[in-house]
Amino acid sequence: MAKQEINIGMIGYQFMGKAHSHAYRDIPFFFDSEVKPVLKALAGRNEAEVNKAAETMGWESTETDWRRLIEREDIDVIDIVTPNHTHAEMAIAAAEAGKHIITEKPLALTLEEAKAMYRAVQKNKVIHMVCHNYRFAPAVQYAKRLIEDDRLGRIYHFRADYLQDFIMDPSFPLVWRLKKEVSGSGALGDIGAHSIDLARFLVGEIMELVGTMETFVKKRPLGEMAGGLKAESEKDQYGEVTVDDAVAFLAKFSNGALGTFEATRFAGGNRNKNKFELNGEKGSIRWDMENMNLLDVYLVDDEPGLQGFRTINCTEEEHPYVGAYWPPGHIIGYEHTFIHLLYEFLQGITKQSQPYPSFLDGVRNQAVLQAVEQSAESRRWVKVEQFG
Ligand code: SOE
Repeated sequence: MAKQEINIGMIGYQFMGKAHSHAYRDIPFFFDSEVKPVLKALAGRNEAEVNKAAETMGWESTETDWRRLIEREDIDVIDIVTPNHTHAEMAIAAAEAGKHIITEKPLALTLEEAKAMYRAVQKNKVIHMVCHNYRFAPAVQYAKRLIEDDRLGRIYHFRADYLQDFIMDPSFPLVWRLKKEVSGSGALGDIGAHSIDLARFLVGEIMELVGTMETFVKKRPLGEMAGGLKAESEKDQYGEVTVDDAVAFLAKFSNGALGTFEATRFAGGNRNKNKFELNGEKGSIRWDMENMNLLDVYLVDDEPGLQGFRTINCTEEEHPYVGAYWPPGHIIGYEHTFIHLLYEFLQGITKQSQPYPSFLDGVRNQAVLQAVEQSAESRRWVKVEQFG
């Protein structure tokens, strides 16, 4: 029987554009689904660049104006992978055009924008997701199952640090992620948002927090061009970094657990070390994105003498999603987290059943981001605005 085709329109085509395009193309290869995603149209401002990206990644057509993409009758879904300051306008327009929407994280530039996006998708009754892909690592999904099966008991601690080091060199240019008007915040919203999503997914809502933020390199060279080459006229011109390079905060969860978070782009030697440890009354778990198939598990009831963390390679059929690929022990990677998330997105559209993380998760995440910034400013504990 012919599969129902879902026509995707994507705005943007850089790093996340590649991850999403690859994921759409791999879903039918590994997952038995009633739908077939069609890479219908790719939108980008630079015609030559977007045509080249479409050719490479297999998109059928291109647009140089995202508004035209949203108007097209042959587009069912809008996938937004552009910088954070564009998410709200694009998503609200897409919702009003009746398109289902997925957008990259963080949901928006501000909490107010995030709320407006959520109101728009609710009003227009479209399916919506925010792309917190790390929830979809099989080891993280399995950790969630252990928690839901009460294998860890009452949760006492959630401890997350997301450590990168790609901008430690002061000559790294002033890219969009370092400008508040484009990115909203720095390490906090770009990578700290992932830790906040994992915390909300595994433990629950964050009720109050106290945090601090730091910008170590305050000015950077302008003139970032393709390949990092500088325009002759812009040599030795510098611009101000207006976001955090690093953030740390303490948090209290609705269930009484205590959270400690750190996100930085200045932890030399850590390339994408997104990790957490969770401690409960019956046991603990640890996960590290750089070894994403492995889950360390400690159970209090283990026989004395055998007590300690065991390392599980989450590639067995009991582990979510991995059975779609290869036999046990054949590990999967970063790109597979996007395949799982987008598979759930398409399933949600087909079944008209809202998948998660949704825009409401995005709003709740944005409320934590805002509270951290408020706390860093006031140097006080701040209550996190709660929703729905
Ligand atoms: C840069 O910090 C970045 O690309 C983030 O924006 C992504 O969300 C993360 O998955 C990898 O690092």
